[in-house]
Amino acid sequence: MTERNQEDAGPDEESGLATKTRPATKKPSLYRVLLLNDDYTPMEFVVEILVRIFRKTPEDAATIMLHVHQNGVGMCGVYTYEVAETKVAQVMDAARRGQHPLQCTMEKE
Ligand code: TYC
Repeated sequence: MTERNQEDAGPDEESGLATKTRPATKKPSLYRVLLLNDDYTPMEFVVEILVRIFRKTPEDAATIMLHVHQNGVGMCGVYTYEVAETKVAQVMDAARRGQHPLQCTMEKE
């Protein structure tokens, strides 16, 4: 048997070298993606965005859209930086293609 038993002392213990047990990974920062209200983007377009880009159910999408409509801003989701950045770009691209003034931003949680 050449496999090393899990209970065996490894090189660090044998040499008395101090090691940190902290995991080598760090939790990534998270970002809220926000939709902003405006007077012109059709409600149905906003619902479609929330379903297609943010994977909401049509019911949740309608609730979020109405919240943004009534409060001026609302949250679409919380993501790591690159995912949030991609979703903002997808919303802004869809709005531009549809010629709607819809705005989408991200902020650190
Ligand atoms: N206020 C828009 C309207 O009355 C609807 C709307 C909702 C627009 C949410 C943008 O992020 C938005 N047609």
